[in-house]
Parts: sequence; C-alpha cells; structure tokens
Amino acid sequence: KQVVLATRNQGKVKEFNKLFAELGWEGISLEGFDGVPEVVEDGDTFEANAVKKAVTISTYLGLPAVGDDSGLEVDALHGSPGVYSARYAGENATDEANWRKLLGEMDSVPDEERTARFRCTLAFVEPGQDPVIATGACEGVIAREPAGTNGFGYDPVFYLPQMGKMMAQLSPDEKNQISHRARAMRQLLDALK
Ligand code: ITT
Repeated sequence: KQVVLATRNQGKVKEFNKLFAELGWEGISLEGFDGVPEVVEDGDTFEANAVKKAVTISTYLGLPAVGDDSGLEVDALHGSPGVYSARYAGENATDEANWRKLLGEMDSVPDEERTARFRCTLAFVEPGQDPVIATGACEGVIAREPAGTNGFGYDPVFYLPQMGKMMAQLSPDEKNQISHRARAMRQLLDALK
C-alpha cells in the first residue's frame, strides 16, 4: 500500500518509515512533489489539524495520505503547549528553543508535579472518503536537564520513569515500541482492518 506522509517534519518521517515498513506499507514523502499546498494548522484540536493535513494532501495528490498532529501536554501548565507544541517559543522556533522555554517555565515546579504526556492523532484519508482517526499517548515526566540525541522535538527533556531514560536516549526501534505515534499507528491499523 502506498501512503503519502502528509508532514514536513523529518523526525516524524523517519519514524513513519519504520512503522510503515513493519506493516508492509510504503510511505511516500512530500519532498518529491511540486506545488504541494501549505497546510495552515489553525485547528484547536489535534484531530482537526490531523484531518486538515491528510485531506489537503490526499485531495491535491489523489493518493491516500496520513496526517499526524501531535504534541506535549504538561499537567503543571494545564495541558500546554498542546497543539502549539511546534511553535511554543515562537513561529519557526527550533526544537531546542521550544524545550528550553519549557524548562524555563517549569523551573519552580517540584519533581512530583512534572508529569506530562505526548499525544498523537493520526488521520488516514483515501481521496473522496471520510477520514479514519486513531490516537495514542505516552506518559512521562519533564526532566530538569536535557539528555540524549535521538528522536526530535521535546525528546531530550521527556523522561520515561519505567525505562530510566530520556526519550532521546532510546534507539529508534525502542521509541517505536512505546511512543504515542506507534500506539496511534497500531490503533489505525486495527481501524482499517
Ligand atoms: P507537520 O505539521 O508538517 O506534520 P509539525 O512539526 O508542525 O509538522 P505538529 O504541528 O504536529 O507537527 O507539531 C508537533 C510538535 O510536537 C513537534 O514539532 C514536536 O515539538 C512535538 N512532538 C510531537 N511528537 C513528538 C515526539 O515523538 N517527540 C518529541 N516531540 C514531539
């Protein structure tokens, strides 16, 4: 099955390529296409944005597409940065600028109140058909210092107590066992069966 990855985030693309390979799917990147429309992420839920990405791309290319909207929900910040995770430190902010801002905001938050979770919503769209939605979450704790160089986004400051490691210290295969994205992908597969 050929499915377009409706994302410009290369960290997501790498993870999807592995997750898709396990299913025997082929992920097609947006890089190879000209004139692909920008998707304006103006939804206030992960689902609205994921659907918008998948519908825009599948309609434009006439191919099945998967949209991923994801982010980090921090309890001490009442669920922020949430759908704004990619631009927490401003429009076009780097991943490092975003997690540094987060560490700053969390400076006075005690250890036992630093719980958080990654969330991922996937929308799978065949041209002209209704979206199929799947979700996944991954629980953890916001660290005080970064560690690790794998993954992307907030992975260097997202601590997994069960593993005794930061998300950025997991190998790509280890992250794909437990991540919000992998869990959503498994749910999507069940929904498509
Ligand atoms: P596309 O819309 O093109 O897919 P994006 O980076 O703008 O790319 P989102 O709007 O879904 O995607 O923002 C997701 C942000 O949430 C991402 O930039 C990271 O900062 C964070 N995030 C999502 N999944 C993550 C993961 O597995 N590890 C670390 N951070 C993650």
